[in-house]
Amino acid sequence: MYRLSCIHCGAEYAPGEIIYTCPKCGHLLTVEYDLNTISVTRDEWDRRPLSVWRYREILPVTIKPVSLQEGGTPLYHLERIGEELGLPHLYAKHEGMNPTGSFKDRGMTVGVSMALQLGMKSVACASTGNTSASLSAYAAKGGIPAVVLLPAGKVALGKVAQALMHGAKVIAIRDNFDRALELVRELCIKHGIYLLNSVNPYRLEGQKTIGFEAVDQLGDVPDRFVLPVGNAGNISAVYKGLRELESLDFIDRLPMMTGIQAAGSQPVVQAVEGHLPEVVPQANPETVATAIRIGAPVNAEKALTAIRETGGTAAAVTDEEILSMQRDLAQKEGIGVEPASAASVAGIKKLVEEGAIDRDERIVCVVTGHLLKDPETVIKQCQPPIEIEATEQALLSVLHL
Ligand code: AN7
Repeated sequence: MYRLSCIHCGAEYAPGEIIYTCPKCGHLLTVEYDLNTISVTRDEWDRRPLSVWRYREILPVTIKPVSLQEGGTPLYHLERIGEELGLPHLYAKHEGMNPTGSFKDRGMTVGVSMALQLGMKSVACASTGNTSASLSAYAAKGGIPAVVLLPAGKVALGKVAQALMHGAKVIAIRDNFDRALELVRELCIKHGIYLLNSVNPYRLEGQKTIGFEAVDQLGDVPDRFVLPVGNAGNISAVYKGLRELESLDFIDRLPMMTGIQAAGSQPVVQAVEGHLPEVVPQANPETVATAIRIGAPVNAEKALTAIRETGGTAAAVTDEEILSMQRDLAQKEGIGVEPASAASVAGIKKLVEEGAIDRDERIVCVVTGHLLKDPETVIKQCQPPIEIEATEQALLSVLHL
């Protein structure tokens, strides 16, 4: 049993209402379960495969889910980078290993399933890229049409390729993501299309399973959970999920939720550092990490709670720091991620170098999307292949043998 409730005024709504914010006060909604009626045990969960659906008792879907086998992503121990930073317990949860190459698949398996459960006939989102790739694939699997709005010229190549190939109606607007989200919200509300941006509280339910899996894989609660922040949905979702595990007495403490943004796009960091009551939107966000090029994070209110109630923090990293960590992850750990994802580990590097965190902490960084999402940014950083005549002599000469 669950209902929608407003995080601000506490008003409650039936789970079948097609609303994205509180009709009374306009603030964000959340999915609230009667946790005392849930009788699942951790042993029962442990017997199921590691995946979003291991945790189905605290997910809102009651129909057979629209699934592409999402979740169950690897948790890697970052041995070399950890050693360099003096962090012996540094881990990366590689969400790029999901079906469409990002954590959005956890949200979309639940979100598109809910679209069908609620009887909706089409789905839509605005996106910096990954949300559109994921929605397009899950809409295809669910057999429901999808519309995606992208900021023209600012979406990484792999993500556009995915949205196009999976058959969504792909529309590029001549403005940024924040404007695309405003437009699609109005479109959905006026035309009865199901909105699957992270303002949709059901989508975030899927994403909370990142935290569940990390706890199960570590066998314990990490001291710190680090996420790149754009619209601030993911950090809010992980926090909400872990609070539920705490209410179920499956864990006895919460990790310090830590959000990392790009220096050119850091409204959440400014609110945390400035002790502001709310996030002030930034008009012209800019960063090489186009996934998190977002100036008006829609889930800011939830994210500030997550960070503040856990004694967490937020930090900004430059594009140079992001790209440098993308290379380190690739070359020292064998982990290929897109720039936004490298921001989480780059942020930890910065925080530890500033002396802001304890070196004994167990830290889980979420690396959110795969290297192949943004091949252009990769190619720009690397030397081109060495082209030679097809002879043994030419080969040996370039190898200096
Ligand atoms: C790789 O696809 O917003 O803070 O439209 O693609 O939950 O927004 C992507 C966000 C981090 C930030 N890492 O997550 C979109 C979109 C990657 C991302 C984020 C995104 P939120």
